[in-house]
Amino acid sequence: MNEKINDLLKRVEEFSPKAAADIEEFRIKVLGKKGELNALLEEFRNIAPEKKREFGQKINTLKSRALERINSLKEEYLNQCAPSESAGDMTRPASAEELGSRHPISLVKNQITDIFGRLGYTVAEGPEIEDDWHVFSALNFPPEHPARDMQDTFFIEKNPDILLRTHTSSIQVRTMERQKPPIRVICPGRVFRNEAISYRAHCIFHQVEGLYIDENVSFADMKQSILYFAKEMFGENATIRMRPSYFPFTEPSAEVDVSCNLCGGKGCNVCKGTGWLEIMGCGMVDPNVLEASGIDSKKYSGFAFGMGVERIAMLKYGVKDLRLYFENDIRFLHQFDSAL
Ligand code: 2NL
Repeated sequence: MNEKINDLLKRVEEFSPKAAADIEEFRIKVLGKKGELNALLEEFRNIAPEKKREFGQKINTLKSRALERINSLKEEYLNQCAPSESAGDMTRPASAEELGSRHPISLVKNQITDIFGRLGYTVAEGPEIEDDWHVFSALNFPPEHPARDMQDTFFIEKNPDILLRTHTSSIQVRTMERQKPPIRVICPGRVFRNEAISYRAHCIFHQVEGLYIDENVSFADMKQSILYFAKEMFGENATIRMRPSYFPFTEPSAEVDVSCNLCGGKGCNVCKGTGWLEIMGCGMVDPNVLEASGIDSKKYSGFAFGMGVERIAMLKYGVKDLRLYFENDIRFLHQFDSAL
């Protein structure tokens, strides 16, 4: 009996766990119901009465020593290992790092500027916070035009002269003020309009506008440039048609439709049975607009056009709800960038 007690005490003192689980295993082996200590107590019942006092004390010492040792080992292990335990486990799978991808609006914007780049246009940019002159007055908007209303335009503080641009035409005005013709610029950017958000409208969206000014620029030149754009953007089979329209800054003006690339012009639910999809507005720059920016309208003529990037991207990719572009759901965004 004495030997067994000493042996167990020795093993308790020398126990060195390799993992947290070893401690619990050792506790069950020694102090558990069917453990070694209970086995010793079982034996203790049968020993001679005069030896009970001596062995009783020894077993009690063994028990409290075992409890002490196991508890302190547990504590030590928790303090030492808990914070770095997971980081230190080299067999754990690495946490996945999601790769980003280009936003569909950026992709389409770049495609548009690339296409016009091949026709000799250079990209121009300008401020998002503008003044009344560059957004409205220089573009032949009459003083009482509804676009100047608080309801449509975001003004900065109380000053009616400072506002968020409602179209990127302000960039072209700045270009005309700065540069002499020939001018060939493509102007992408964010624009802001005070609109209720829905599947087809947002208060912040993206536009690309273009401007070409030189001697003898004609409506036919505009038609051919836009046809080239439509074929590059929507495929070689694409055709265009123009419908008369009105803008304060162009005369004559037109809306441009492209043949529906889904049904090939037969009529489907995307083109609402017409076979045509509206893609942009355009027109010959109004002489008033040229003169306002210091360009001689007797010598020079030009055309301009403007399109919504969200709309082009919707038509190209079949996106039905514009709000998807602003939610940044990675499952939506990853569908567009073929680089991934
Ligand atoms: C549309 C229509 C258009 C223009 C934009 C323009 C700019 C200058 C002079 C004349 Cl500086 N015109 N821009 C012309 C026609 C149409 O945009 O529906 N945009 C989304």
